[in-house]
Amino acid sequence: MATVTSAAVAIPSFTGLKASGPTKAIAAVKVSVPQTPRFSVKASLKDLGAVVVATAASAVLASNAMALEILLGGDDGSLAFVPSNFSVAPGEKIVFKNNAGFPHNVVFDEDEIPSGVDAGKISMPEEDLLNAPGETYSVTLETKGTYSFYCSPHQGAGMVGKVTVN
Ligand SMILES: [Cu+2]
Repeated sequence: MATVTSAAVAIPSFTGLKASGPTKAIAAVKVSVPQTPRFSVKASLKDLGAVVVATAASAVLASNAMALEILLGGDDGSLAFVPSNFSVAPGEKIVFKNNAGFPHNVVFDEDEIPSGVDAGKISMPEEDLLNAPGETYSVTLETKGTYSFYCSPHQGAGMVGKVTVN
């Protein structure tokens, strides 16, 4: 009788596992351990939990490896992109993040980008501004070459940058 009850508890937990993610997976393992209805069920729960956690971890690593964060405004209050001169691989995501001294924006100079690239498609509209702390603008550049960009409110104060796609 006890065995049947435990199995009935373990199996629904197992079925719900894929949809509910790593946290639930750990909870499901904990529930089945004291009762130990069948070793095979317990083992497969653990294995599956490990796979789910491993997958989530590698996804995080992959997205970090393919994204470069540029701060808008220095910690010292300077009106600058930090760093202001950097390189990325084609297709690598560039995330501009509001840090200090905002509002800022990111506008590519149509005269200083590789030919054939549309500045309008990679820029924020000049009148659009990032106003809130931590707000981001992301762009992905596919064409190799050098691109100059600026923050339209602070271009006169020297808030300009350059990215090389290579
Ligand atoms: Cu700015």
